[in-house]
Amino acid sequence: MGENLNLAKKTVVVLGVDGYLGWATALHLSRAGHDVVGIDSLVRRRWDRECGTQSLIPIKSMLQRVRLWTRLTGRTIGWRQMDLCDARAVTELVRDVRPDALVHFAEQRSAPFSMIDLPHAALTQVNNLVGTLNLLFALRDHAPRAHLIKLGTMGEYGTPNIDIEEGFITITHNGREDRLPFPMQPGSFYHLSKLHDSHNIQFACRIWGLRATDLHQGVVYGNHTEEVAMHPGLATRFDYDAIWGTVLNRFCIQAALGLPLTVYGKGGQTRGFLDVRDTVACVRLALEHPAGKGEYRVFNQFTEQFSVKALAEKVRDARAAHGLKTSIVHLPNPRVEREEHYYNAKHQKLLDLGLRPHYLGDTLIESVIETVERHATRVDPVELEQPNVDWRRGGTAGWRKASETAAPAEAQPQSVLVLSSSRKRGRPAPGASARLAQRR
Ligand code: NAD
Ligand code: USQ
Repeated sequence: MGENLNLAKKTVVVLGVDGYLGWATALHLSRAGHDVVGIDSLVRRRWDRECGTQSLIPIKSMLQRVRLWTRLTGRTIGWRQMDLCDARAVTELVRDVRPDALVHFAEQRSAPFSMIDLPHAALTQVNNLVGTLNLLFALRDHAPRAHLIKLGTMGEYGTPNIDIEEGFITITHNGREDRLPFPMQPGSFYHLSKLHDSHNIQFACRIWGLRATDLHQGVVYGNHTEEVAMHPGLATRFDYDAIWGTVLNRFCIQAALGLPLTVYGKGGQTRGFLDVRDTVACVRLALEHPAGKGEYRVFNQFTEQFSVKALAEKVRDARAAHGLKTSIVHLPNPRVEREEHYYNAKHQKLLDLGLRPHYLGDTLIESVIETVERHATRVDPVELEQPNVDWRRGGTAGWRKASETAAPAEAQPQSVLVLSSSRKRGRPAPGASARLAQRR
């Protein structure tokens, strides 16, 4: 396994720093005393405009955020706008910064986006694979000792009918035994891109002696870390729509608005989940316990597993405790995935390094719902009701519906009702009309 614990200050490049997890991680590592340089092409803001989607919580520009961070803490996060698919820029970055480690979040990360049509599948795989390849070659040539911490995904494994190990499995076949990569069955062109990355990284470690940690992360929920919570101007993005929103974040927002929770199919689909506070803690643990020379290691990064149906029931029960009724609907599943299956994924390695998980409880659900209430006027309820990408047929007519009409980040407010424990059921949020109620 990796080298001894190394708590010395490190120079770390965070790739994808403008995103949901990249920004929260950059702040966390900076506060922990590491020197952070953040890079991002801002392409995600462009994809939002294409899809007519936006972060529920308004996010400031990168420049505003890094300046505010310095003003509040006296610490500096270097910021460069750069496309990881630009090989020359990546080489210059690695040569100039000579990082001890790189945390790579900078990919197209939506499964539905990758399933819209051929151009979106190709864009996803080219963006993700070429960006990672550029990094690997730059590391080989200019920083071979640097530790690459790559965000992979639990979805690389799929849902096999056996226990899921952390990256590797020992197989005995015809009397011979070997430790081999765990068999993978990803469920979208996006998830496949992560698997292809994993193969490329593992190969580079083997032939060039690079060192890498592949964090096979589950679905993340929540929107607050200690650092993000320091000031509203430090907010990180929070997606809820059918293309970018992940399931628990969507359920919390649906519950806040009194909309049914949209379980796809039977709801027995089971996944690993974690709080965003644990994402940043896991990355820090990987950083401070680096992989050894030539080592490619996999950590399964999640803290609990739930079926989608069980999650919906958890949200419903948390609301019921405040006297609020929440319904659950089972929509025809737009994805091709097992809806009832065995699932038992190991996730011991990060616990062994000292992770202390934040488990999902009613308090967290309520706190996400309170955040929704504060930004309710930005919600487009249509985004919450129907999935707009189907695995068999691709994007429906509606997937880019708002792109002609909207949506720079500060788009026109949408009017919605908020059902909260602090407000009486059915009473509109301040400034909101009953438009949603009329629509339904
Ligand atoms: P995000 O879309 O919020 O952020 C990704 C950022 O990367 C964006 O700011 C985007 O502009 C940037 N980016 C994309 N391609 C780039 C390129 N070629 N060059 C430079 N910048 C580029 O996504 P996120 O939710 O923060 O996810 C970050 C990473 O974590 C992704 O790799 C994703 O696969 C992985 N992950 C996310 C989750 C989750 O639940 N959010 C779960 C498991 C794994
Ligand atoms: N689902 C519903 N209702 C919804 C939305 C989703 O039932 O309204 C279901 C989906 O069918 C799926 C499950 O919830 O079975 C998870 O879907 P998701 O959209 O929350 O997550 P997914 O598409 O798998 O992707 C997200 C991130 C991705 C990351 C992945 C981790 O967008 O970047 O890699 O979670 S994992 O799922 O472990 O692969």
